[in-house]
Amino acid sequence: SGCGGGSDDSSADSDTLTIGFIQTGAESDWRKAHTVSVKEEAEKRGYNLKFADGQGKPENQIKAFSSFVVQRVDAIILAPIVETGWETALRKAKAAGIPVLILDRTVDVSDDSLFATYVGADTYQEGIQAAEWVVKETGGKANIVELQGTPGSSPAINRLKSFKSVIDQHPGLKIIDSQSGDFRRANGKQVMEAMLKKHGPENIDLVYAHNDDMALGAIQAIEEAGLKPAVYIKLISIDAVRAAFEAMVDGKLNCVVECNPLQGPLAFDLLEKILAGETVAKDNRVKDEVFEMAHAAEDIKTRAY
Ligand code: GYE
Repeated sequence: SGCGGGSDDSSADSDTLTIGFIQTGAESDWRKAHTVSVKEEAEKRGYNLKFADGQGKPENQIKAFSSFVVQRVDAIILAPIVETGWETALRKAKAAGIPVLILDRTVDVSDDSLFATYVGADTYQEGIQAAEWVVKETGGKANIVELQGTPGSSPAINRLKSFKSVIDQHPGLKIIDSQSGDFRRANGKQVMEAMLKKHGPENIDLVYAHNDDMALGAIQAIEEAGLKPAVYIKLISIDAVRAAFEAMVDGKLNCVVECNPLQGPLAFDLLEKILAGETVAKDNRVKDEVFEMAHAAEDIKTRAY
């Protein structure tokens, strides 16, 4: 008798919130673990997660973002490939009252009120940790080649700047070359092959790779040149994924700086507060450690990704 057509039965469905998640792509092992972390957490908490894969193209991400706004999702989680170009899209979400959580990589916008919060690793600090290991390991004397991440992405920008800031304080340390390998294994291998030809292996003491996948590619290039990775040419990279630990156990990679991809739980903790109208901190960082080859066989046993 006009009491709302069984609203009790449908309450579970109408309570289910829809979250749009825009990912960068699947460029690395780190990224795959990151996607799983967000998807698993959404499922655990009973959200309807719509997944948009950017496939490495910023324009795909912008399109997916606009479409989530048109669909009026309850919130958007955005892992932006590049830092710039987000003002217009974020303004649309704000005008529609859709909160945006920026995940993993940062955006470069003039107005911080365009997004609700940011969750990610301190990629600037990771470059410092890598450089400090280089100083310690080489005694302050080495020719370094750098494999950069995706141009315009916040981790590539930060890991380059911060690493250089420490290296520049040591006159014996020189970054003799620095090229992008797009955070991908195949590109890391190609760039390393080119660098070995260009400079000669005898003039390269150490490789600094912005992620593990590129270091793993570089290791292949060094081996195919008939040289011993980690012995003839030292290598350090960032992420600390399982394959990198395996390379350390095999004696082919000297050191990794962690970048924790398991960001789903913290992201959803914050998102729930935001959706409940609470104020949250604007900048939320996960903590990272440094792992060396000598302890890799022990450390690998407790790795979660
Ligand atoms: O280091 C790399 C991934 O944005 C911090 O992206 C992330 C980086 C990570 O593809 O492996």
